[in-house]
Amino acid sequence: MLNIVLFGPPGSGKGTQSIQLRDRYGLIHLSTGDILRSEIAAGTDLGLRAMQLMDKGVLVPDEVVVGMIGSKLDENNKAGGFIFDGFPRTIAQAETLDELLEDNNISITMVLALDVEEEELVKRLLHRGKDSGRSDDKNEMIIRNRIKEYHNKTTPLLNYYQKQNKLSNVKGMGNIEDIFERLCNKVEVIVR
Ligand code: B4P
Repeated sequence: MLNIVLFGPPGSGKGTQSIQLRDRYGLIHLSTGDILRSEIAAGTDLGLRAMQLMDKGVLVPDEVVVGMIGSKLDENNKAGGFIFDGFPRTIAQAETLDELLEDNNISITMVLALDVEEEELVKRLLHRGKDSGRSDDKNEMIIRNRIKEYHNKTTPLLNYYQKQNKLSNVKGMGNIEDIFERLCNKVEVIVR
């Protein structure tokens, strides 16, 4: 079973590349950002609380996203593999994910980390903000805050997965097809 964590700062191409990896390897795509946005669209209590935090560019509480991922894993208990996009984002989330997977006798196969320069991240997100309707993509200060949150709370995960010998860095600059090919080359080493 192939279980991939796609890792990287906001705007690094996680969402973009996850969809392609999902299609190539027949995986279930789990994006906590997408799940939160669907809660917002449905006007649920959880969505309304999450929206206030997402609009400031800060992470939503661990227990909220962990609960959402737990339900999705239960719903997809016959899946052939998963791609986790934007999750985990803190050490606590990573530890809980390991436990949740262990309960199902599975584990993370590999973590692919996209490396992109900060100014390119800001440029991509502001560009998306022009027509995505995402309020967190419209304001440069909020975007920079998301990147700051990433450096403070999410980058410690690189060490966490390095210690487990699961981390691969991939250059995330350039065109989408070339980056996809670089990611697939890493996956092929494992699935071959
Ligand atoms: P996410 O939805 O995960 O959003 P993101 O980090 O901005 O990345 P995304 O996947 O959307 O963008 P992508 O890089 O594909 O999170 C949003 C918010 O939700 C967070 O700030 C947080 O508040 C909350 N949240 C989510 N998960 C959480 C968790 N686990 N814990 C706590 N809080 C959580 O693409 C960006 C743009 O770049 C796109 O327009 C794309 O077309 C473009 N692009 C991609 N690749 C490109 C390339 N190679 N060249 C040019 N453009 C490219």
